[in-house]
Amino acid sequence: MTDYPSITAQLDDPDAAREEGRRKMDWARQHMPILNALREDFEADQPFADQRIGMAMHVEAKTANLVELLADGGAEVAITGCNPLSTHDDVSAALDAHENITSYAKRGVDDDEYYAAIEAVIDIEPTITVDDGMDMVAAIHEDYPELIDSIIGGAEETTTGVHRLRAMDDDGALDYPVFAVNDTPMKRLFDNVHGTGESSLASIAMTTNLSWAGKNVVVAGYGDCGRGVAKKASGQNADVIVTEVEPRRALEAHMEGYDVMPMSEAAEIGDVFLTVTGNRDVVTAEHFEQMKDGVLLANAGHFDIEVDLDALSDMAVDQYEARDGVEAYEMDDGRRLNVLAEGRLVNLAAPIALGHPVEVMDQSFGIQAVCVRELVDNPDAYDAGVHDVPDDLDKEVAEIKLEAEGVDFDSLTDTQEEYMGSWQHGT
Ligand code: RBV
Repeated sequence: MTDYPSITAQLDDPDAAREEGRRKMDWARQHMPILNALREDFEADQPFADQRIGMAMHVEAKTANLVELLADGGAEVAITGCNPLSTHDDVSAALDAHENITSYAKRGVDDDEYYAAIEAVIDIEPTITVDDGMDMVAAIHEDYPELIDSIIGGAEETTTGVHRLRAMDDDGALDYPVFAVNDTPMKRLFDNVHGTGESSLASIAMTTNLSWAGKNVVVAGYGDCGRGVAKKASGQNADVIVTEVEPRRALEAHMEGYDVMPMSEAAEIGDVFLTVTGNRDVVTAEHFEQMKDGVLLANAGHFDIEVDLDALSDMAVDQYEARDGVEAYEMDDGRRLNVLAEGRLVNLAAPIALGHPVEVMDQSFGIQAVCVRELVDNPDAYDAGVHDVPDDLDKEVAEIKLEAEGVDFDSLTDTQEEYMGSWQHGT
């Protein structure tokens, strides 16, 4: 047993926090038709009775609606954050007030507190895990392997988490099944592209009060997130430069009309640098040397490893908070390089950050919810390892959303169905 306190015990005025957190949740919920549709079923059927769900996610209003949905579907839930800066304490307090939920998430925790809170979640001996970044799966495998036998499975939210899980699976080290929620069309084509694109740019603009128009914006990484960031920055009249290591993605960015070049060349041109590679050391000392005075450095990848802040700190002759959420590093020649949100994912970790827009998180969390339901419905169907989300679950969520949007769509006739399944018809 750990004695790490839940959020309620850590706040001076938990009642006021709870009320504000609930208000934020109510607002989000009005715009989450998928979770609302699932709620009707889950409340009636109680599919998660007898389940204990351990979660590590960005604890804010939209996530809270997923957590509450699972709890109202019968589960006992314990949750903590998946990033030291992304928690909204008021929302965490609102969750903690629910009789089936304990929330340990708190904004601004240090490394020790972060991992102590994960251990506190693991203390409920989860039968199901829901992660964003895989820190919970890692902690269970490393420190509590005896719990694995009673875990039915898990679900992983983000690209980095799925990447880590696949590496773990390749090593033969992943001992229970985990759904790659990130990889579904309903998640990555919306959350990664539009969600990251919109929320990163909005957070940077709000944090700095600076314009995109006429800026040289360097987007490092042209995956789904990079594609979204580049498109939205371009839509705000910025000149976009893309850096890539994968030849086909570099070519795709080039054909999309962006300038593609190595970071070593982009460094002296960029006004804003936004990293979305999922890899480390993308912007380093050699690049800092060349940058213009006043540049903005931000990251929207899951971990704070893309901009080499240790090197930047070593090079700086002075370092100070230039604005809330902006740390200026002054070089010996007087240039100031401004790091946003401590290099942590800017769309969630900046002081004013709200995370992705509600609508896309409704989709992502709709997939999470049906994955948890699938694990309970078919507990023996999945071996240890990473699993694609079954396509019919992804389609189910898309159909709920289309219906909520009032969008009707076609279906195949019998003849078309047969034609699509045949190979005999040629010219
Ligand atoms: N993300 N969550 C939010 N709750 O506001 N915003 C973004 C939120 C997720 C998103 O799905 C992405 O895959 C992950 O955060 C990166 O940690």
